[in-house]
Amino acid sequence: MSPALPPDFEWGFSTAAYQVEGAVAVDGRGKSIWDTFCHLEPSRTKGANGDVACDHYHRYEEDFELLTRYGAKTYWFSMCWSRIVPLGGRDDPVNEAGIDFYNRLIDALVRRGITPWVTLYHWDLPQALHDRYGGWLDVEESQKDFERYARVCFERFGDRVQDWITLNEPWIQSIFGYATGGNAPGRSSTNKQCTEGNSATEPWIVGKAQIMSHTRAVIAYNQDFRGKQKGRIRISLNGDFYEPWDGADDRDHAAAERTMEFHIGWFANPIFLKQDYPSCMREQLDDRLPAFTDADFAMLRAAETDFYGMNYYTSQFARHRDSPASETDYVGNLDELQQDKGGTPVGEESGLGWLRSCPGMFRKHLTRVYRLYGKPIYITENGCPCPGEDKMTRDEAIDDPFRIRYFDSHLDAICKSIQEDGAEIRGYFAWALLDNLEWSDGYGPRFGVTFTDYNTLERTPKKSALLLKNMFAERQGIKVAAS
Ligand code: PNW
Repeated sequence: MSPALPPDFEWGFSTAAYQVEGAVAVDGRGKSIWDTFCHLEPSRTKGANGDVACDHYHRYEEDFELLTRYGAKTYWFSMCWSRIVPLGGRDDPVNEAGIDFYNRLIDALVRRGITPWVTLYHWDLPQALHDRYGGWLDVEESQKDFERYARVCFERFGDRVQDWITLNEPWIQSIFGYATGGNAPGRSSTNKQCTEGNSATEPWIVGKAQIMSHTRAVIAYNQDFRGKQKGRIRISLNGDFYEPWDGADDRDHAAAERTMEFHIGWFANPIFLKQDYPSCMREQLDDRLPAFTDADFAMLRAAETDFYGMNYYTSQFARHRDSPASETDYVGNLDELQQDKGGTPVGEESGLGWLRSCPGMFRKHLTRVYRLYGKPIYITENGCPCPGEDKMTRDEAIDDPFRIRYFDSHLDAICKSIQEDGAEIRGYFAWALLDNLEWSDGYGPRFGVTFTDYNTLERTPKKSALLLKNMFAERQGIKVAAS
């Protein structure tokens, strides 16, 4: 059989600005909602904040040296909006020192022959926009400010950056930020730690703001930059695969499909299909889901997004509920479970409760997403912490057979989805290049292929980091010299 992956299959590692950069108060950077959230008392982030994080801001050369050692072709990182436009708005000044930093980063990658790919937004909204008009809660204002920020990035970096992601995981930004309140800006009416918010309405408004922001950025790119820069643009959507809890119950089959519509269709229907939200969402949420006007639809149709960016970590079982949905339900009125009716676990436990290794369902997920939305897929995040890794010493943690198996089995799933199911899959990014701030879980869970010592900031490659190159080469039919 011919190799499953083509020789030009793109792969590399990813990170996000607030999780690794640190240097939050240097060179004119404005505050983001995560700076504020991480400094709330009592702490909502296990006492952790991104003030220093991995200090990637000052240590990027060392980190890129690792990329070279690992054989990565590509590196995917996010830019911090408030480094570039500290106050965030379309009439606010651009911070040249912030531009210089990202220029240095990009040039350092290019010098090493590593292709830089950029996410414009990974959850770190400028605090000034949140204060000025409620940030993502103002659909009209936020999309105009995001477009201007995106244009600045295309203008200043687009000569060297040809691959863009507009937004990372708008579902997590909407639901964790505005329904459960577990992420910044920490708004919720169901979470006792939160003083403000409306979980029944706000997440759906924030969803629309992000859909339209993505749309405006794509239109701007296509109209004013694509011709000259010849790049590509996408969005990264999270979402687990769901199977029915009771395979013999049609209502559980429907529940599994419904929750994938609530997680993915919410964004993918308008963006890729140019349609309203999935009908199951309209039925349950009714006019709490903001409508798309004719003008919105015209914009959605004008915004051709090249690819589907998929962040995938795990899968679950869905069990229908007989009672009516509560007003604050956001998954489609069902239970999400890690065991099916017969007690079979969905997959092997990792180092985090929500994440089990489910490569077989990953394959089904890839195939389903390709069939529904019809765009070639890039896996923009995939990875895990190993069981017990948060308590390990460095020397224990760098031996990571669980992660190696996780990568290997998930790459097999990709190959099968391509070869046997006919999906188009073009690239893969392991999350993450190095252990970093895992948001509200603080510095506990370690997703990196590189161990970060948070006292000394010393980096040490884990075994998985050095093996990925061969895992790809084998599947691409590339001969590798024995090392
Ligand atoms: C992603 N969940 O978020 C993010 O894009 C990364 O920044 C993050 O570090 C990574 O996954 C690992 O968590 C998610 O609870 C956070 O299902 C939580 C979930 C999924 C994705």
